[in-house]
Amino acid sequence: MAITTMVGARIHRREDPRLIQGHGQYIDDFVRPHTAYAAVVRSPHAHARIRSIDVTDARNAHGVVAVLTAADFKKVLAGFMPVAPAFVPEKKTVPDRFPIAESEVCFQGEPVAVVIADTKYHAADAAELVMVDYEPLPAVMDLEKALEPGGPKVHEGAPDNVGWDMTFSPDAEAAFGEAEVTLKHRILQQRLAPTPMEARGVLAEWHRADQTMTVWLSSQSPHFIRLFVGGAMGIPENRFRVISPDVGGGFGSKISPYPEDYLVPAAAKILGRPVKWTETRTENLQNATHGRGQIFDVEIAGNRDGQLLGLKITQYLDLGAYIGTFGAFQTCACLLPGAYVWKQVASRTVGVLTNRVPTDPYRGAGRPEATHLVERMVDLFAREIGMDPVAVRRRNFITEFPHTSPFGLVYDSGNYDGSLSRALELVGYEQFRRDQQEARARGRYLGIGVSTWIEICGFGPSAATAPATGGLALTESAHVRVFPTGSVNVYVGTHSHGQGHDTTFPQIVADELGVPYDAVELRHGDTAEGPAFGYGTYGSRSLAVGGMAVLKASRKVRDKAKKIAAHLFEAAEEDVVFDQGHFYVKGSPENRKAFGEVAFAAYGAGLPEDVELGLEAVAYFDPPNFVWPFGAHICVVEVDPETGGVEMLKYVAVDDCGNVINPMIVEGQIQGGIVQGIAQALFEEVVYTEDGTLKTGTLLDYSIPTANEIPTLTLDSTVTPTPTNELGVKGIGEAGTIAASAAVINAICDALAPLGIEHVDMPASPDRLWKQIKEAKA
Ligand code: MCN
Repeated sequence: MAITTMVGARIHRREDPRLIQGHGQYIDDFVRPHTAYAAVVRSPHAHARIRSIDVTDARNAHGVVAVLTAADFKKVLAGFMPVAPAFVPEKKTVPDRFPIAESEVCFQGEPVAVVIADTKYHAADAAELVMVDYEPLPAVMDLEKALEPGGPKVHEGAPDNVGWDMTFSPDAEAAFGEAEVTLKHRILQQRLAPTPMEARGVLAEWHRADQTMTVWLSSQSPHFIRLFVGGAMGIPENRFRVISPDVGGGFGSKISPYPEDYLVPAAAKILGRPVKWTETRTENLQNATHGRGQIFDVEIAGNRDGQLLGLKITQYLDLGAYIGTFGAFQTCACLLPGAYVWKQVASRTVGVLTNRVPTDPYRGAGRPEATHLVERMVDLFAREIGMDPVAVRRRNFITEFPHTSPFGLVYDSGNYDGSLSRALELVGYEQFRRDQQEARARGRYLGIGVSTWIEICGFGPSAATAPATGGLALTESAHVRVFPTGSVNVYVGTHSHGQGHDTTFPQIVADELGVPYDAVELRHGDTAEGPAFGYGTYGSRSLAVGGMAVLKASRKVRDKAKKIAAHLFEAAEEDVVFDQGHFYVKGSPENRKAFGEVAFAAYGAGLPEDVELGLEAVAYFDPPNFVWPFGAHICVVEVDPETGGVEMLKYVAVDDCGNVINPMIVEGQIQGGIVQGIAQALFEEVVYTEDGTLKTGTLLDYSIPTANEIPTLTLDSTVTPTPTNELGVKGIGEAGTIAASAAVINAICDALAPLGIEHVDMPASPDRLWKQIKEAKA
């Protein structure tokens, strides 16, 4: 057994020096000889009929190579953009989506033509000359009005605006019938724009001679793009190479294929020369999929002694104009029970079409929504029965594991009171409550908010995920390749775009093989390298699933090296000991062979007949369950009743993701996640006008917080390993975002309790709070 040295080490991300010194290679850094540049002509209307498209002027403009419309693309693209069938009823009434509109546009920004020119400036100028004759149609923007029969439709001629309407657990009537207290609330989740630092981009090159395609694009899941786009173009996987190089963040918005991912390779094939398209920031805010955008009607039932009994929700989810490829993963039913024991939990989800850009996963996807609503409802319930919100949580925590939730999912391990107790200690809860009383007496509005979050992640076990994706199980792959002098390359199917895999995965391999950490290199993002298929990075799965594939492949390599060492020692394999990168025969530790020596022998002559030459192995890992991290976040705020301004005084987070490979990277992930949760709670919102025009199309209008708006975060952890995988690890990439909004809003509602304000929706911006405070005082 190797002695652990690198796993658990707090080491800096090895990818950072390169990236912060400007040596990163993002899509816009790539050019191929003779490249032409694409500009996409987009609908200015949320909903319109296309009467005609006149491309004459554009085609004659300086530098223009071609102007392509749907009819041209139909010659090289077959089929429609994919939708994972999870939860989508077979008899869905939503039209399939072709990457470019032909006769009707259904959201502002939908592509209608592509101009290709010798420079991106000529392409952009000529795009303005494409004359599209639109006949505007009414835009459906309001979720409730969209469901009214007889109203306008998102797609002309469609019978309704419903993408799905499903009930997960039919009723909670018994729990509500016996409860002493029931409460009803409406909780909103505003639309958010994922806003990665690097917008999207695609460069495609068609090699006519050997009929192969190479596509560079900014993606979290290059193998999915190869599967979908290669499939639509009729190009087999071994002739379709996708390279997703350095990616400047994705936050979920770069999982699914986009129209340009099809249109640019198709244009390259039509024109027989490389074509490149780089998204502008406004295009990204307008056309990259959004997240959230939901209305929840929630009912909670319980007893006056604090016992929780029932939870009932209806989720109205703004799908946008089409169902996003993974849009159904935003339904939040599976996480509704949170950290608590309930008698019954019932959930209905209605996917509502609107004339907006589609929604799809955004960091947390469904889980921040579930956490926000259950944590808000627990606070509202506590207030109703006059009990401390911490006491209500403790009264109802799940304490025995494995625990089967009302939806039949099995929580692997947990110690919910452990993380809460530590967080309360760090924030000084008792003292705060005393200070709060004094402050209130002096007219100051201080509040504290708790969020005892849990999460389902590590997507996922094949049995659960294959039906949801339409057959593709979300397992993960790794290929460990040891070179003759002992250096190691690891190829994985996950994709790192800020999560630090280049550092953490080699930490695992260094321990398993006992080789120096610096001798191990991670490679990912190129479908021409490594295992046949990779499943990408999302759902905080890379370590718990992909890291396990890396561990398995490393073990295969180590086992083979042991066989070779036994041969070199002329000893029986069971007598050979592997210890910190060295082999020796039991009882003779002084006569050792380093892993590198054995690697060299693996490529030499004279190996036994049953040992194949070489030292490399591929492994796939199919987890037996999801993993269930958890934690407690506590936020302390002061609200200024005159301005509605919120000052965050403290933010404490105690999280538990089981064993940790690199605590520094985990803390970085939690910090970034919390900032996105705070951003939702206080600042960000995608806003459209009533006729469907995006108002937040620049970063001046879509207000992302800077470091100035974020308080110092106090982080700590508990460690409850999962039994689901041998590393004992759970995911952490989304935890902060899942937890934070509830802690912040609970704190604001606590601060404003003396005014009788029960609930505040997000973003809790000064104007929204000021109005609520003014009304409450009146
Ligand atoms: N880790 C660890 N020990 C653990 C858990 C994780 O050392 N017990 C390490 C992992 O080895 C990995 C990192 O923490 O280096 C995150 O691992 P994991 O929780 O497996 O999450 P993923 O790598 O699958 O990342 C996905 C997750 C998601 S879903 C979104 S969205 C997200 C996020 O990660 N988008 C990000 N973090 C992001 N960070 C950046 N900078 N940019 C994004 O776009």
